Amino acid sequence: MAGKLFLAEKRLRIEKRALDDDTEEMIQHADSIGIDTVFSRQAKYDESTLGIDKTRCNFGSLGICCRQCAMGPCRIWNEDLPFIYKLSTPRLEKGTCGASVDTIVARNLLMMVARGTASHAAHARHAASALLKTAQKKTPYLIKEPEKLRSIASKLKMDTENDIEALAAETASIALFDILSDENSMKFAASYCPKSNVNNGITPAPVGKELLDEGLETSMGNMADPESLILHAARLGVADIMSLIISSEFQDVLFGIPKPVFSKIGFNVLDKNKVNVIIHGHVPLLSEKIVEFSEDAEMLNKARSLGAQGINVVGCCCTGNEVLMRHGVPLAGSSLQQELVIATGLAEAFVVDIQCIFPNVENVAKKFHTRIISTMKEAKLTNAVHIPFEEENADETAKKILEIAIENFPKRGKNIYLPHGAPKDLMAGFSVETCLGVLSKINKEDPLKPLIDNIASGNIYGVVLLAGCTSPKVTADASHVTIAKELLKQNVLLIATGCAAQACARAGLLTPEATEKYAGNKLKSVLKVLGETAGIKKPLPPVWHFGSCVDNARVVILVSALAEKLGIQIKDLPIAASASEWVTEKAAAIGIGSVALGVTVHLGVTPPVLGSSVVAALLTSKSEEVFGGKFIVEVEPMKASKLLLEHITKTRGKLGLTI
Ligand code: BF8
Ligand code: SF4
Repeated sequence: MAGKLFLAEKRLRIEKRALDDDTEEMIQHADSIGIDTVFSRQAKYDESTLGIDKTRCNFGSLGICCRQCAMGPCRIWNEDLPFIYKLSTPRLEKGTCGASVDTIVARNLLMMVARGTASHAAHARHAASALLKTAQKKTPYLIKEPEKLRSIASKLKMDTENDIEALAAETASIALFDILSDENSMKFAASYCPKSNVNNGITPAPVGKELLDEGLETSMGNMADPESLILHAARLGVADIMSLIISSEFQDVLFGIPKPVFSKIGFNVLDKNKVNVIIHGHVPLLSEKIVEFSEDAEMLNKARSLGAQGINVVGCCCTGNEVLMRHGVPLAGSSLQQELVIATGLAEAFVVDIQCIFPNVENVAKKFHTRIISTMKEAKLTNAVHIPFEEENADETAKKILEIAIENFPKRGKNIYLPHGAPKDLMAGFSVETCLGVLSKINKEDPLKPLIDNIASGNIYGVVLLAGCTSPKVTADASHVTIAKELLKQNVLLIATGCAAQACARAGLLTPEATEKYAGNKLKSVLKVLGETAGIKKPLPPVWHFGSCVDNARVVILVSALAEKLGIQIKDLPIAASASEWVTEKAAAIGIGSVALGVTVHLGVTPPVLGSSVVAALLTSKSEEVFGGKFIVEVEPMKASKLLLEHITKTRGKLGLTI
């Protein structure tokens, strides 16, 4: 099975590297001036002889290599290896220590999920620490949403009568305990996991403790039982989702709950006449301040005195999503576009915080005047300027960065290039609060009822979350967009986050016009009513941009509320998720956490687990018995859409909804 999936991936990416014409044009431009990018490097990995990848490790792709100790590395024989390997590799069925292929594959997966969880928990720690220090008046931030803070506190069963600073300090402290203490379970999990999901062995201990155990279990000579390893991965996945909830909720408290905004996406959001500052990464603590000070009169005067018409802040990846959601800041691109944005020659400063930062950005920047500025101690680059960010000095850091960018403007070279397409329009800013706000105009007492009624009547056949990354292993964006268009025809409402949301935006799917063009008639009528109710005088877009990857938390909160209201479990809802172009360890953590909460999750890039039929079965079928959720692995987007739809039909049937 794995062999077929690898071939399908390869066929897709060889057909076309990126669905978006502007991205394709920029790849060609970068190639023509000798800049290597994620796309050209991927192409090198595609070189093959006798039908086998010369450069991509087939053992790694199947998850069947182990480097845990110095008796190894060990690699196990597998039926799915290309035939040359099968001829030349002895039929080794165990590592030197005797570890079975099932142990090795499960151990590798747990380590991958753990790294993802560590990333999200580190993000949550930054958000909690910022909230705590803000409560202590040590930062220049404000508590913008005291009501949201009270609602979080009430979920955590705290005394909400306390004054707001005390409440913020206490809530933040609970989160910090959930990340690093020696307690037995996460308080956020007890409060935010649907009650029905709490008692099936997946309620995690604080993240740090789970990660400590993971380090022990996966080291040589410890946990050998694949089922226990996968169960631990599921628990870490839930801890990961709780970390998303901490980040997303606290960021709303500090920076505001997103409301609908209109903006644009594409390389052409860069402005030839202005100082271009690109903000990239995930934690919006600094980027909020960069956006704020880019409008400061003193900064603007400085920019003008050096010949620029203004300061143009644009976003990349999830930091981009954060400032889009709250301020309408336009998006230059997703993770895969980061090198190409610099290759325009128009970036005065490329500012990174943490996660999904390709180390090669500094090599691309060397060809131009672009200053790469790293800001967090966890993600430094070898030659970048490092301006350390702390919550206490947020204002000074933001101003210093903007000054560097402004002073760099006159150094811009002649080697600039923008693709021919215009940026695409998009609507973003969907949050649970915004959705409930619109729905409450239809039913004030019971805002979820109109949504439930429309699902029951089949006007909304189901809801699918398009999440995660875009991948150069297939045609970038194409899987997301194909699946989106197929599901819309069938009246499935789509929510999107992370780079997946940006892929949909590049394809024009985040607009009211896309509803007219792609949504089935029933869904169209619902979106028209909601658009009128929301006061935008047009239908709502058929794909709702819910934010960054940490904002998958919003989706978990929404579906938990739906399940709770109906008195059923998440697994019984006609919903699913698709991470059809997943790339990162973080995506693996969110994926398995969602499965543990009962969601069926599609993966369109083959996960490195298929070397063990035991692990594959645990994730794709046994997990359904234990948690209700499971993974579907299907590279072909048309087939994947069918499988997602079948899952929705099945759940509708079980609920007695036959329409
Ligand atoms: O957290 S979707 S490539 S940018 S990991 Fe990274 Fe994947 Fe993009 Fe945001 Ni999410
Ligand atoms: Fe090989 Fe066992 Fe060492 Fe892994 S832990 S490298 S399987 S000997």
